[in-house]
Amino acid sequence: MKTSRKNFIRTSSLLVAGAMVNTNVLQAAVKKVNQVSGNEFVLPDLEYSYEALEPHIDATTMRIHHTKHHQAYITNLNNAIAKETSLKGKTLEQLITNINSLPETVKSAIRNNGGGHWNHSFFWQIMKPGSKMSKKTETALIQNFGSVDEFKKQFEKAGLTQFGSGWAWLIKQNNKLLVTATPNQDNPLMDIAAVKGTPILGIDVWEHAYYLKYQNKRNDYLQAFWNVVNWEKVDALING
Ligand code: MN3
Repeated sequence: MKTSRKNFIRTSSLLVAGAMVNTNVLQAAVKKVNQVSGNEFVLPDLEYSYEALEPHIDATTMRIHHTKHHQAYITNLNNAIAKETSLKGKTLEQLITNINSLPETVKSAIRNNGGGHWNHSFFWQIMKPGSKMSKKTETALIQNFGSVDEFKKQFEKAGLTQFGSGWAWLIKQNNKLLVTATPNQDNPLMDIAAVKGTPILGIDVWEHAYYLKYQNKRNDYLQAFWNVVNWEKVDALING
């Protein structure tokens, strides 16, 4: 282990869609997302083993998804930032909430790979084995969707009908909860997102997230996901 290069966490304040996001809560949910070594973003560790989400998400998928796919987004993000000295030292949130203001030379690279880094960092932390939905979260879902089942139905539908690659989200927008989806590695924090808000829960519906175990059965993967949601984190984000 190198001792000469010390990791540290970049801090930032975060403005989204004109409304202040509770930065502390969101950053707690995606802690390590701004972890850097020197000037480069680094792959955050998982807080559980690759086997921990079995049988719902298999260890091989987790290992490849984390060490290959997520790492590739980080490598490509670092390469893009290295080309634009004006972007050095910016937090990931500063980069992805201001896509429209980025230099044209790196705009799509940062949209795709900065989004990929943020989304996967969030995804690992919004999953956990053996977590239970709190009464508070249940109440909030009933208030916003009529029932927990209706929320799940909308979330599954968003994941299932997202054409090609992308993400389905539960977000908080002006104190209301709603379900949305984004293509590719976009997310609701981005200035370019059609529907903006604070991510509360998200699922990766790229084929690489489920194909080894579920093949073309994206719906089976969406159903299985409910067994591995980190409801404590969801609760902290809803009530944050
Ligand atoms: Mn992925």
